[in-house]
Amino acid sequence: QQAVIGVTGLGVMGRNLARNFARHGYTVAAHNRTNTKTKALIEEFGHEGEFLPAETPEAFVASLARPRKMVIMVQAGAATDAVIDEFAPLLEPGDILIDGGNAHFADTRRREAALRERGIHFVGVGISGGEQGALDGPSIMPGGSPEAYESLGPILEDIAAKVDGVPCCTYVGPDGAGHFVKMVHNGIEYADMQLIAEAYDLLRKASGMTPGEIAETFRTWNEGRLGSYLIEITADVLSHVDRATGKPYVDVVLDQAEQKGTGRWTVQAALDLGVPVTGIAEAVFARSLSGHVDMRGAARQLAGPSGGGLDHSFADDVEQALYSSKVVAYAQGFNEIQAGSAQYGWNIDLGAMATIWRGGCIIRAKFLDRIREAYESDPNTPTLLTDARFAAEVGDAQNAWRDVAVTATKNGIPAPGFASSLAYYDGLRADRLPAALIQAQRDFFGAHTYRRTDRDGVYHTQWELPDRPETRTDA
Ligand code: NBP
Repeated sequence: QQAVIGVTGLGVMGRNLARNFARHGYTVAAHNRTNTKTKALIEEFGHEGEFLPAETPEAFVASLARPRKMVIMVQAGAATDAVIDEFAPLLEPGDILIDGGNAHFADTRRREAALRERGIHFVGVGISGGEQGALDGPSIMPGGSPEAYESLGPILEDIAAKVDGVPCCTYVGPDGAGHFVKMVHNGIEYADMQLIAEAYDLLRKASGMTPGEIAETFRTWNEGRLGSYLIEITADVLSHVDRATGKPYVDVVLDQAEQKGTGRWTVQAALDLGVPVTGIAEAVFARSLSGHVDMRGAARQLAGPSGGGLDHSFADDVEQALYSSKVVAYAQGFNEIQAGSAQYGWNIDLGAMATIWRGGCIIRAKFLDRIREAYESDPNTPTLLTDARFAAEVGDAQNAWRDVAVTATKNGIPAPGFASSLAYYDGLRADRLPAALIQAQRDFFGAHTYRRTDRDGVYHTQWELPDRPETRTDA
């Protein structure tokens, strides 16, 4: 008997992914560097399906039906390269090597190109949904050759989450496209979490609501347009009471947010592509600020306003600010995917990305159906903010959004996500931007030239001369 698919790396994610394949009726080859993990998988979960445990890479590869399909589920970076180096020599042209880890898309591009030369299909797959998602059905973002997807795709679609019967998995595009989309997914997740955290902070500090009351508010919001996994778990977290102290759980957790790096990658890639992802960047920086314990300690003495005093009806305004800022964060994230796709020739279907994020992943939300519809009605929409429905909703919410940003500022409550999203919205809709002045400054000190609103051409003003003559430099 041979295995339809194999998994090497049976850590938290790998073992649940292997079980997911097996539960769907696929015979799964299972391997791990340390054999005890393979044994443990078979002992604990062997009854869930057909597993072919292998102690060595050679035995593992030999147990796979051709063309071989094997998933690597180890730490991203050097570990992934080591495992590829170990297994690639054992594979043959036509075989499919799948990296399910959180690889940087540039690494995936490099690995895909190198393996393509040897006739091996390298498929970089973004997998979201954490440990439970891997077992019950994650959101899967595969990149690689279309030929590889032809035989691999149906298996991945089978084990993916389903929403309205539609799998949360589709072919994303060549080489690094899948890992790029997964990266932006994580960046959006950072922004979404930051915005929810700001909403909580404002309700707590400006309206004096208790965590329990805020949990109730979030539960109500979860019934509406904000309905999502993240809002749901936030309500759960906020209603949890610490057993040891009897305090709200949120009050006993150290307020220093950690990060593994995919948010930072999203911002770095956006900087390279020239896409303003201010919501994601603020979220990454807010986590970073929280961790600067020394600076925070020293700064505690700085002057600030005395705040508070708003009643609970403020929550309606916060809902509108949260929704609008969330539209901005997603619009920016989708713009980054659009730009990456153009830069690397991936031809990514943006509506399809919204579709596969509707289930399985951390940012799953009702809202993603709206995004899918927006791209269906206009695949080339320059920004989701100008989609008729989003424009109308945000237009209705903008006064409340402004009030919330003002309240945050006046009360000295940091709301970088809300405020910067609003600035982005206003920046986009402005008739004239002070970028004109910046161009003039650049021309003044560096002769960087500028263009005019009333004529074609590139110009420079000789600022050092008394009459400041202007010359056309491109004629
Ligand atoms: P774990 O830390 O649970 O497991 C890591 C696995 O990598 C183990 O099987 C380990 O083998 C293996 N490994 C390492 Br580390 N170095 C190796 C090497 N040089 N050669 C062979 N095997 C090696 O990780 P995980 O949480 O399952 O994450 C796996 C991947 O999935 C990562 O890229 C992660 O970013 C990604 N991911 C994780 C989540 C999540 O929620 N945890 C979600 C989405 C994606 P050993 O047993 O012999 O040490």
